[in-house]
Amino acid sequence: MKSKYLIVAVIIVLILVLGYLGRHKIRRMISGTPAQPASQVTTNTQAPTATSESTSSESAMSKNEVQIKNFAFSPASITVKVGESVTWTNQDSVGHSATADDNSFDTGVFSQGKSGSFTFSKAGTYTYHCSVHPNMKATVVVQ
Ligand SMILES: [Cu+2]
Repeated sequence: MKSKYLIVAVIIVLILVLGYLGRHKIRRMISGTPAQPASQVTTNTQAPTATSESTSSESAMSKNEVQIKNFAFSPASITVKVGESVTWTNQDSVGHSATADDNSFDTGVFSQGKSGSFTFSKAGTYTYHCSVHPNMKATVVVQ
């Protein structure tokens, strides 16, 4: 009687083990196929990392920031490279602009929290002012 149970038990265990191994193989085969799209997903996640890198290089370019606060440009003099842009951000509750003295550029008046920018394609020293408050003066040096 006991040996019968043993044999039955062994058979059940064998079936379970074989079934498990079989499932495992099937799982491997199944997971083996999505493993390739999964690696594609990883390359896809690498792609946004590359874009975020380009975004960081863009933010590196937008480092040329001038804050307008208390009716003054800060820094009063900023040096950039040819092809780079300068962004002015208004922190005052009144509108300001960044207007070149020789009118080579003009951001127009922008309100609090807003910003204006200009890309400098020619080397030179650009003195500018605020069109609303001509006493606000500053300089952009383009090298
Ligand atoms: Cu102003």
